[in-house]
Amino acid sequence: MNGALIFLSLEHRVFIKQIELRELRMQLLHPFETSFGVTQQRRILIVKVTDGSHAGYGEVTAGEGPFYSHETTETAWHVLRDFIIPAALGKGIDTAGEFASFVGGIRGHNMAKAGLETALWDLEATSKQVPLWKLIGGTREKIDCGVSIGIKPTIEKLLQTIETEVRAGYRRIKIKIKPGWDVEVVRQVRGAFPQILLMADANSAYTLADIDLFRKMDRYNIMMFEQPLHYEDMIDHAELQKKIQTPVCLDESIHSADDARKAIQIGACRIINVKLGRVGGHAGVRAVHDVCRDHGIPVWCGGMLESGIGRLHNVALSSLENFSLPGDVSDSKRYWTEDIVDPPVEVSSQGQITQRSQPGGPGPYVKPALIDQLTVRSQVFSA
Ligand code: OSB
Ligand code: MG
Repeated sequence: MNGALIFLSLEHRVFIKQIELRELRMQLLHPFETSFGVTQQRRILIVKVTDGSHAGYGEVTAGEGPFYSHETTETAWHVLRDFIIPAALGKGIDTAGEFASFVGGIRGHNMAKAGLETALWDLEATSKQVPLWKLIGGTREKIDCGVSIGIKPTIEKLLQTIETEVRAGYRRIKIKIKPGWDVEVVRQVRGAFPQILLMADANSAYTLADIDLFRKMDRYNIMMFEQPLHYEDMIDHAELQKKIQTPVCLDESIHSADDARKAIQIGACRIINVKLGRVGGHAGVRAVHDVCRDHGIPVWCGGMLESGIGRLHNVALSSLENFSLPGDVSDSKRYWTEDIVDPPVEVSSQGQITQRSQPGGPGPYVKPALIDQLTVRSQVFSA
């Protein structure tokens, strides 16, 4: 390496000087119901990392209880405080891609890891003066948006909500299903909206014993069934996929590029939902994305009812080329009266979000005063 290159890389070296954890309490505008429960009050964990001159922000996407995944706000706080932060604090890195090597000995807890990993990418983008989506290799300047609609008290209410979202411009409608809220719901939704791109997410509510039910729903031109079976399974999903026409999409079962490779190899799915937290951060997203692309499997970006910080990370990662299907990345105003980023995430009447051309990721947009107001606990770690 010549002198000029050494100088350049030293100039952008990020020193992990200080990390701050904050738990925010944020009230969703509407309760969100899935097969595993109802969420209204969010406990959001924000990670801020500074190198002395710039700051980066990440969000831990764990839920309040261990229902979608084993991780919770509380387990993430514990694992970050006692293991992840001590492993990273005081280190110097040339790229956030090096973070994985610090936490390689910590098994699981991908959402906790992603909180800090994504903050480091944000910091790197700001300090290198490039937009985050370009730093991670994205090319899509406009991303296609869908919505995830929870289980409603009545089918009538669900049809009204779909009407509203279709009118707002969303390009794909995802409904949640569970035993007792499935075939008839899908039949009526398809009857009322013959043309929409429609998919159904079961969040692991079924077993292979329910195969007839999936055969019935096969008639309604559903884009995919998302995670119909057990949250750790691939084998039964492969069996199901053989017996139905509708593509199976995995969400809960995929935590790494290796999981994706195995799922594809045994025919457990034809589509994969990629979530930043579930795969441990932007490097994990990239790896899953690449395996899927190499096997001709499309991916889309899943959502976890994020605040604006996690939401802007989702917008950025959706710029990777193989994110070719509309994701669950939607407008801040569907979730919050006031988001913690300014401007909030906005979806056009064409159902798209345009990437921001300014340097950095979410960092430059966070609202410190509002974050202070919403904070219920915080802790600072210094090198
Ligand atoms: O399975 O995709 C899921 C929310 C929480 C946990 C799991 C899921 C979801 C969603 C909501 O579907 C997506 C969003 O609007 O953020
Ligand atoms: Mg899902």
